[in-house]
Amino acid sequence: MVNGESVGWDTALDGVANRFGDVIAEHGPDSVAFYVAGQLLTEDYYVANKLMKGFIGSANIDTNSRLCMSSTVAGHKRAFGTDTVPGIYDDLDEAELVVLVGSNLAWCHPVLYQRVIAAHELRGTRIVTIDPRRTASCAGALHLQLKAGSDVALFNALLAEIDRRGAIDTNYADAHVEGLSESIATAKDSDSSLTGLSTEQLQEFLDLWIGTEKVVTIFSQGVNQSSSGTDKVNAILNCHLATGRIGKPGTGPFSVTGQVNAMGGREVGGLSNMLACHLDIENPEHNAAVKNFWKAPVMPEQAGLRAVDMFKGVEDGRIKALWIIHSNPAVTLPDADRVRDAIAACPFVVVSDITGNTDTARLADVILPAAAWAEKSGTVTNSERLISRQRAVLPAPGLAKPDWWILAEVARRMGWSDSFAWESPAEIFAEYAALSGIAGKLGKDFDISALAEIGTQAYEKLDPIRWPQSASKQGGRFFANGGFFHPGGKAKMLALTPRGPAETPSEAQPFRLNTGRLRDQWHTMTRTSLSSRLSAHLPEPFVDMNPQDVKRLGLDHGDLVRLSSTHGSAILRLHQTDDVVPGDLFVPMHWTGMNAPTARVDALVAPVTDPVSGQPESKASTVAAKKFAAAWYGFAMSTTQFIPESDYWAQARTNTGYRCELAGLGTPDNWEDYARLLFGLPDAAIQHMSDNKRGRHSIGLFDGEILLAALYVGAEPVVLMRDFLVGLPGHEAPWALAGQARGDTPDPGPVVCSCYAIGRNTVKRAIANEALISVDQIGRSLSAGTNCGSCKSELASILKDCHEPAVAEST
Ligand SMILES: Nc1nc2c(c(=O)[nH]1)N[C@H]1C(S)=C(S)[C@@H](COP(=O)(O)OP(=O)(O)OC[C@H]3O[C@@H](n4cnc5c(=O)[nH]c(N)nc54)[C@H](O)[C@@H]3O)O[C@H]1N2
Ligand SMILES: Nc1nc2c(c(=O)[nH]1)N[C@H]1C(S)=C(S)[C@@H](COP(=O)(O)OP(=O)(O)OC[C@H]3O[C@@H](n4cnc5c(=O)[nH]c(N)nc54)[C@H](O)[C@@H]3O)O[C@H]1N2
Ligand SMILES: [Mo]
Repeated sequence: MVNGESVGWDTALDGVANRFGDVIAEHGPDSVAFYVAGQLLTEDYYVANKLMKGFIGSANIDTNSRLCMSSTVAGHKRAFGTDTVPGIYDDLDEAELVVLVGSNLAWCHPVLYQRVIAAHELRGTRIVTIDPRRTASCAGALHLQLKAGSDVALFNALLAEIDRRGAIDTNYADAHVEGLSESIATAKDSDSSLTGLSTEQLQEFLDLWIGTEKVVTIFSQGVNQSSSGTDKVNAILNCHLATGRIGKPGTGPFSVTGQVNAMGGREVGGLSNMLACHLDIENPEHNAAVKNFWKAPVMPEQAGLRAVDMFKGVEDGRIKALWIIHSNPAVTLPDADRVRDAIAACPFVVVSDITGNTDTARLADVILPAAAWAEKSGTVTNSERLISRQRAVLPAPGLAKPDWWILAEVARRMGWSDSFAWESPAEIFAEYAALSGIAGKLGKDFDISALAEIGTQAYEKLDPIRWPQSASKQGGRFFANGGFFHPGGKAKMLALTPRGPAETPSEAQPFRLNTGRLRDQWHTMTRTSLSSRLSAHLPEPFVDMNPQDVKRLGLDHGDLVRLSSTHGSAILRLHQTDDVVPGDLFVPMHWTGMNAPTARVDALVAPVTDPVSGQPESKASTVAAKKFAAAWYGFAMSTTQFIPESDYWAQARTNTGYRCELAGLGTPDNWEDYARLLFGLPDAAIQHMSDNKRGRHSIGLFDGEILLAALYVGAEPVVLMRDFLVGLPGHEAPWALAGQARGDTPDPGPVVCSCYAIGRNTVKRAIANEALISVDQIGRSLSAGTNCGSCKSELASILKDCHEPAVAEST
């Protein structure tokens, strides 16, 4: 699509190549930029990186991994001299203690989490969860509910105690580590009360960690997405280096990556400060080696713009042509309204996506149809350095093409045919593997040169294989016997002084805003929201708030709340829960302009970044909260999609069509007219029940007895059996306006187990009727929790509530 018109590939590709060429000719290579993603396949990534760095001659290519893994990359490089995860997943089976730091593994890495839980059940592996919020990953774990951002203080306390108790592995440290005594001295000066933990809790953790040789510390976004993210990473690495608990079976620091190929992107040089194969752009020897290998006409000698700065460059006009591939930055970057406006104002924007229905694609001049993961072929690397083939299992629909192909076609049309002449991902992979051999010779660990001669057939059949794969080393763990990648071969421990989040709560913005993921949605929902089953788990955006704050602000569970910061605002459904402590809020990151335009949480988030990694602090902005005083609230459902124009709306798929929560500041004059317009059904037969005194209206639109759509409104949030009602559109339901379930079809309640579509009420009824007392028994009775297992902790909490009714019910 060029300017909203469908054109063929030739026209579109020529258009992109010409426009980029013109801008570069007029304003130089640094006037253009690519923003890519950790969900691209390695081959896609390699081509994008080669085109920008080697041929356009700018380092202005950055990736959403900047928002995701860059603090880990920076922390690894500071400590190890390379961005390398030392351990492998087998370590989780062998560990006796697994510590989750800022990781909701149960929801975000459910398969890996089941492995940890299996070890817990089988071998009694202890679990500690370090998170300011109670999450599904706290089940069966010691939960340290530390103050947001205080991880460095916690791990400094651990390091100081390791030293005090003589638990330093002096042999290891003497031989392989620098900076030990300085780090310990600083750790001893560090104030552990910053964590807000009680002395007993802290002591329990220190005893466990120090007393258990086989410990794996898993960390994720609660660590990375912080203005002190890199320090948090190094604070964790310090403790493992000091005790020599690294690279030996069952031990080690373990960064778990989020996106399927976040790791591959790090290897292939997706970040603006890297070249391919762990080579550094600013190292003249590395730079020259890559330039020579690529036969590149020009190579940038300095790092390019990092994500947040890249979009500042778009805003202030330094970037005049932007190509966004496989990401939705108008939703997921901090200060998202501003990013959205900057993209809209950029003279030339190309978006490659699998759908044109995204907040970002809507702003593009050119939308290129990309083949999705199941339709394309290549490789990805996971958190444990395992390279896996991904094989197309479906034909690409319509004109969709793999990302590598689109990029290579543009490169050829910009005049670099010979350098981008591959016919298949196998050829790209072989070139990449050959380049890694040069990296290996330059002393880098990312060396897969043993695969450089791989032919198409072997590539097609390639089994998962762990790097490195060189003449001298195949797979395995790193660093058990030192061998670090700093000159001299030693690791570096760092002296770290704790810093809190950049923003401090104030009278104007008293709340700390934590954000993150839900079990059944993926990022900006362009894929997961298409599934009615996944959408049934938590169909509406919300904010978690502690009951004390709810009371203090005079709010009620189920109200709408407006959060605001100096950057923007969001309207969200209030969830009262003591999962968060007073003063903290939690909002999921997923909703967008496509399904809940006033609930884009990154509109609130300050564009503050870690000074070392450039990663944004996505989990610790400050905001104000107050009631969104709507004049009316509504619930709507229909067999077809509809786009409301109300002040608040949030839409989700159902089995029968769509459901939508609504609210407005001004009340329409005529609800029947409103409903007809809302659903686009000017001629349908209408049933209308009203209670004018309470401002309640129930309106059904029918085709004969068949319910097409229904709207329920009231002056207060409307109470209905929603999960039952959403099954009615498209069916004979003349009694739908009652808003209640009928005896023969009980209300299943919101979905808990998505695999088997089992609702909360169904689980509760089974617990009561069959006197179930364990999650396993629930599984045997209903199958719930027996497939992916990611709902097991929710089942456990329902079980607990049934046996000892909860204080503050939160759904
Ligand atoms: N279902 C689902 N799974 C996913 C994804 C998805 O969108 N949906 N996305 C994938 C991606 S790309 C990623 S990066 C991973 C992310 O996986 P995770 O990092 O596990 O997910 P998050 O929910 O972002 O954040 C984890 C936790 O950090 C906590 N936290 C916040 N501030 C702090 C702090 O200061 N200290 C500590 N210790 N903890 C803190 C939050 O309360 C939250 O529970 O998930 C991957 N898996
Ligand atoms: N407040 C807050 N913000 C966050 C986070 C947070 O925890 N809190 N987390 C951050 C993190 S860790 C991450 S990883 C980012 C994720 O942020 P994004 O990368 O912006 O989110 P996605 O929804 O994964 O975007 C992927 C896009 O690629 C498209 N797509 C899917 N398959 C293909 C394909 O094969 N080819 C192409 N070309 N396109 C495809 C999808 O339709 C979608 O539009 O968000 C970050 N932002
Ligand atoms: Mo991520």
